[in-house]
Amino acid sequence: MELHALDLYIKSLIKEAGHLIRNSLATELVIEAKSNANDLVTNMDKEIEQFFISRIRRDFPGHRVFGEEGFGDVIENLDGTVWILDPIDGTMNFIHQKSNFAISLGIYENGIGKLGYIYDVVNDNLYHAVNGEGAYCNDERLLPLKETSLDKSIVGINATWVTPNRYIRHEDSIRLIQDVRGTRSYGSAALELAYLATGRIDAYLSMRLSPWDIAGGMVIAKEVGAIATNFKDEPANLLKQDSFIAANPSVHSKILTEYIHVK
Ligand code: 2AM
Ligand code: CA
Ligand code: CA
Ligand code: CA
Repeated sequence: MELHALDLYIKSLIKEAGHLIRNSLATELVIEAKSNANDLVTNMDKEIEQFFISRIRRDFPGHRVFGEEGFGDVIENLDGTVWILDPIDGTMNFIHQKSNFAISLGIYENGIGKLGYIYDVVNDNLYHAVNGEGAYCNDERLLPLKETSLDKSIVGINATWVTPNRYIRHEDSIRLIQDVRGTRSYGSAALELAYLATGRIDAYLSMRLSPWDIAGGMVIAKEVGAIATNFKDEPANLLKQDSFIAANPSVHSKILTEYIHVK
């Protein structure tokens, strides 16, 4: 299928999935813990991933799917067309707040991000991008990121930055928090990337994210000029869990060189 036809197909598929999620908000969720007591999954995370996969298998039998809940394919490379899907990004928010979560999807062809989607289901805001053709919110084009500086930046980080951790020196975290204008913590990596793309925040950092958290958002963020890497300034990892920073180019390298000294 040609890229623009695929884009239309996916928008309609995502809206359909959003409808299923909205309908579930009035029902009782089945909640389970995964790697630890705060790493949650619900019946809807699984149902939505299965919904996407059944459509992809039916309509695109040659494509592969890399999804968080494991109903897709085992992915060890990005050869061919790969759908990288997080059916619900921000599951804890989905459970506790019934908002601040999103569907995240990136379409990669031989490792190149062609299409990206972040659907803020409750607010009915669909962020999307087509490689080389710009990023959009509800089909309205997002403007390129404006030049800024760290002291005028809002940075998306969460409280693990100031708790003892394996990754970042405590004094570096404190200094970063002191030097920026403000910090925010939305609890959905995908939404933080959408907010980066709209200029509501200027950087988003996480010590550990998976490919499905970032795949859709990376296509969108790139179209407005943001830079996405791991903490070693290598291209963001779309095969394995890794550290992640996406930022306005005015602050990306400054944050990495002056604040992130990974232990
Ligand atoms: P999830 O809700 O799809 O699991 C929360 O700060 C953000 O980090 C969410 O985007 C969440 O995605 C992601 N995340 C990645 N790994 C996680 C983990 N092990 N436990 C909880 N959230 C995780
Ligand atoms: Ca999860
Ligand atoms: Ca996620
Ligand atoms: Ca998820």
